[in-house]
Amino acid sequence: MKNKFIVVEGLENAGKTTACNIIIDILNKYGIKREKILLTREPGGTPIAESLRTIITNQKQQEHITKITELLVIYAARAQLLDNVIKPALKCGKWVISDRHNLSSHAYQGGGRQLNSDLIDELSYIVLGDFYPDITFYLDITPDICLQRLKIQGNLDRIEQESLDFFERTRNFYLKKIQQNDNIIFIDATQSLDRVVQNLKKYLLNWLKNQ
Ligand code: Z5A
Repeated sequence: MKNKFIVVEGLENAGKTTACNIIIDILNKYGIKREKILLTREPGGTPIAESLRTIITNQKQQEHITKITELLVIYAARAQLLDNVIKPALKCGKWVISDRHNLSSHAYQGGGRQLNSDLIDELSYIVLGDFYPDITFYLDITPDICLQRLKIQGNLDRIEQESLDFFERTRNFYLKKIQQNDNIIFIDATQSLDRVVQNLKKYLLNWLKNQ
């Protein structure tokens, strides 16, 4: 089977990091060795992209970050990650799992921040061209649950401090995009972690069998 690019998406604390690790376990059991799998995240995943990430997440910035700056920084980080890490890894036969990718920008900057979707489409095209994930798992939680889990976690980053409306708009954008794309698998992540893991396994194994 040819190596693939798999993405996990969702609101904060939807369980994305947990899901990425479960996907790696499932791939291992499917016979794909750990050294053949690269786990990365966005924004981040390269030294420069990780520095750009701190601009996006740091709550103690010296000045207000405009919506456009946020968008451009995220795409600059994505360009670094794509050309220096993701594409080379796929080229040498590795499976790549990413904790967030381009869909996050449509949801957060398009939905949450209400930036013009043509602008985001244009930047997506400049940075990614026709490069898409082979499959995306979207872990759906309601903004209420997102904020509840964020409160338990405590130390909130800059975007995590946004309002319930912001997360409603972000989630609605995710849900809209999912309806338009068969390669995005919806997983109800409001259920117990055990149920989420079971569903993820079921969908992933089914997809792998058909590759
Ligand atoms: N951002 C953006 O705006 N535009 C973009 O294009 C991109 C990103 C790419 C960093 O993202 C920020 O970047 C993010 C969006 C913005 N803004 N914020 N805020 P990130 O992905 O690195 O950070 P995050 O979204 O805050 O995710 P996270 O903290 O890493 O959470 P997670 O990976 O989704 O969840 P987790 O670590 O697996 O689990 C979190 C906790 O929830 C943990 O205690 C679990 O035990 C618990 N959990 C998980 N699932 C369950 C269930 N089912 N039940 C109960 N408890 C659960």
